[in-house]
Amino acid sequence: MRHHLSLLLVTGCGEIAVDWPGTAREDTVQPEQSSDSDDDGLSDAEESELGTDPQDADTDNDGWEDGEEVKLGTNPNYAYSHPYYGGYNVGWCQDKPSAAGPSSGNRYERGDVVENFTLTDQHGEPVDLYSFCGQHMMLIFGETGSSAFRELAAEAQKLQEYHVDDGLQIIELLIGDETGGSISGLEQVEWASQYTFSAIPVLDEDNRTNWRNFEHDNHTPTIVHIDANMEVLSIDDGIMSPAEWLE
Ligand SMILES: [Ca+2]
Ligand SMILES: [Ca+2]
Ligand SMILES: [Ca+2]
Repeated sequence: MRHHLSLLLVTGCGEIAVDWPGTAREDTVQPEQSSDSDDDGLSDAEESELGTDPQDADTDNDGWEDGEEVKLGTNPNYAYSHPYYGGYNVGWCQDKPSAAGPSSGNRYERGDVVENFTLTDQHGEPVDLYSFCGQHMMLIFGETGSSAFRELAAEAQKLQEYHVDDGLQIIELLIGDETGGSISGLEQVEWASQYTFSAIPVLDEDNRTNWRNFEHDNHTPTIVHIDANMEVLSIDDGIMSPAEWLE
């Protein structure tokens, strides 16, 4: 139990009231309610209710302390849920989804539960697809030289803002530049800036591994909708009407 020394300065008369440890006032506090064994900002009692480890400051080992996560609204028990520099609409899942698929060779089909992948965003931070478990995700893969991909990018921010409270998270994945070559970090940052993306991760998909898993007609842009349980709702079939996924 931590002891507090509190000083109360009373103006005008120069009196100083001092509470030393062990005084009657201190003794009224129940030690089991106030003790924070791992010093993560949550009392042992709070941790017991949340299911976090009172002896481990970062229960899910994602680099964010349990108390910080609770304060910032992310799940301290699910490693993929943590705040991002980009301020993304991170979802809430209790457990890691059980991936099922790709069911068609190396290609996902509707109804498959996708595997996690980790790619770097425009801020240089690694972003996990599973961070958005609990949200509706719209993945847009494309080459920066494609006019159709550019048109979609110009619409994406408005759509994201309009449906942010509906739990939408749009994710842009750059699979190549004007000539099909790889995307440099600078181009990635410029793309995000050109379309004034805020809270939309622009991911570097240079090796095209994930794109191939989601690609059906061999044309970009490739749009994939994934529901809150990480299940593919539509694949390479354009933008779903929000009415369809808001149910
Ligand atoms: Ca604690
Ligand atoms: Ca803890
Ligand atoms: Ca954590």
